[in-house]
Amino acid sequence: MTTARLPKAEKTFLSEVLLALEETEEQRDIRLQKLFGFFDSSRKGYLDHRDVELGFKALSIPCQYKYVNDLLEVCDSNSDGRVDFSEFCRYMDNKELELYSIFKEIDVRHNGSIQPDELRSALLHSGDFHYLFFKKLYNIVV
Ligand SMILES: [Ca+2]
Repeated sequence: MTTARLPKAEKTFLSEVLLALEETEEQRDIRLQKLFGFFDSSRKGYLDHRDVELGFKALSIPCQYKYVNDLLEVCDSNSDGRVDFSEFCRYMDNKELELYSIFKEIDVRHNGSIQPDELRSALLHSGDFHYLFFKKLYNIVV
């Protein structure tokens, strides 16, 4: 097994994500409220298994029973079987930070965009990269 040659991960802050998305905190709050509302179509104020399953179906994202359960388990930080808006926001904060961290690792020129050569280099540079990349992506999804 070769040693990963990824740049050392730097701490990512939500303010960087907002800057990259050209989004204010207020705009982000509205975006998250809309997304939560999309899943919470019956306006209960929380998400359960059926909400997530129906939401994925509406987005044409195939999902399996286990996948929905895994996602709910990760989001439901107080383990009461429901995902309320604050838990949903915490989950989204973490996932957006993780995604942006991966973006920063690939964007070695730090110019806010990933060029084909940066992506190629990231994919080819290290034997461990594929494993790390897909492991991170998997952890973001689940
Ligand atoms: Ca909960």
